[in-house]
Amino acid sequence: MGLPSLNEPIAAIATPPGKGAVGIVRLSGVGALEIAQKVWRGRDLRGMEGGRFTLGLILHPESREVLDEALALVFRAPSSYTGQDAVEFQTHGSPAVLRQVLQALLRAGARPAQPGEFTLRAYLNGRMDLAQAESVLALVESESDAARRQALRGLSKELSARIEGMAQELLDLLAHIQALLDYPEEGVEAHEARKILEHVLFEVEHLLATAPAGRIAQKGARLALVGAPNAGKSSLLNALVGYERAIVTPIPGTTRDYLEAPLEIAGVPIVAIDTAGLRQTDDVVERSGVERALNIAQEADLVLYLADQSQPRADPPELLAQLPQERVIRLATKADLPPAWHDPAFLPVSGLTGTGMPALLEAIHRRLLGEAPEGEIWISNERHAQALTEAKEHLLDALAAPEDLMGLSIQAALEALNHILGKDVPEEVIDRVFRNFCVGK
Ligand SMILES: Nc1nc2c(ncn2[C@@H]2O[C@H](COP(=O)(O)OP(=O)(O)O)[C@@H](O)[C@H]2O)c(=O)[nH]1
Ligand SMILES: [Mg+2]
Repeated sequence: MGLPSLNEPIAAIATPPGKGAVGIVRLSGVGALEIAQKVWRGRDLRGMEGGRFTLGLILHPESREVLDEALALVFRAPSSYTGQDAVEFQTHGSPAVLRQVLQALLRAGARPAQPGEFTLRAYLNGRMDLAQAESVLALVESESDAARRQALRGLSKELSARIEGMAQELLDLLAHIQALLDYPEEGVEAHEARKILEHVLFEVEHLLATAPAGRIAQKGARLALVGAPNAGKSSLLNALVGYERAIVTPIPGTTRDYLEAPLEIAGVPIVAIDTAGLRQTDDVVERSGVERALNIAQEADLVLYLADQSQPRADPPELLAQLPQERVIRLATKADLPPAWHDPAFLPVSGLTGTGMPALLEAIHRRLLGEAPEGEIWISNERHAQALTEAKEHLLDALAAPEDLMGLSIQAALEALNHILGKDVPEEVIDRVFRNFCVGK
């Protein structure tokens, strides 16, 4: 479809639909200040320095009807978000006001901005690289603290700097290998080249290892609670969310369907799912509930398998065997009661008294985020994960190749890394990135 023109003045409402205390309409492009002045009564915006604001009235450009009282914030190229002359109007946050102000700017010569077009300009004008632009989107969409923190690190160029560092090492290496081939008598060591390759490969793998955690920080996780009827699933769910979300009864088989409750553990958004008890049964409703529970467990990021340790083991072992083992945390429930059995593979907890809850939260956190270190940047963008995977494959090829052929694979790895930053990426990649933005960002 082609990228839109970079200079045309564009305008959009930047605040979300609905009423708010303040609404923002943005305008950016060549001639932005002239267009803004056409709808403005107050200090002449064209004469203002960048980074200043003034209070005035917004008018219809032809009828001169007053549309609202507003603040105008003036930005001058290149010191603006887009790198262009730009004005932001802060109006009263009414949909009627915002619509009229936008219409006035369009009448005065701007065209409606496309989704993400302001950020696209920031990227095309070199104000940020593509990974930073993607972090802007991730930040706008962040719903948890972990997601917010990671997006902010991406925006502050932390990821880009890491990628640039690796790319630089590969560039130096290419020069080194060229020298090795051109002047073999200079004694440039081939094993030096392999050492550098191994180092970059280590860094790439290190970043890739954070991808599962990054994905979960961004999208959240589903946590299924399964076990025999009366194992204490509903009680544990209530203990996790901190209020009586699920009905607790001493009658087995009460929860015949399933219910979901949102919670946050260590900054990660989690949906906990209380399921019907797993037991073989002839009751049609209950049986379909059990099947449902197994399906939910199969699709969950993590499964809590509960067994009542105050009673002789009653849960059929074949049910536990049907669960995705690598994603199961086993829990011995009702730990406040005297034990009827003990199994070190089971973590003792009591939904009633809270015994074992800190250890459980810790275990959930560790299992969901794996070894991804807290202080480390995580790969939370699918495009980045794919590019790193490609880079990894090319690096492995390079390591396996004889010196005179290494260069090709190194070049390919370098290109994959550069794609993360948006260097030499095909237009449709850029298009795809910005299509996910909202209008006005
Ligand atoms: N003493 C004790 N009783 C519990 C605990 N958790 C659940 N119960 C009791 O066990 C019964 C079944 O609990 P419930 O949470 O409904 O189990 P579910 O069928 O697996 O959802 C209820 O009578 C609860 O009060 C616990 O940690 N300690
Ligand atoms: Mg229940």
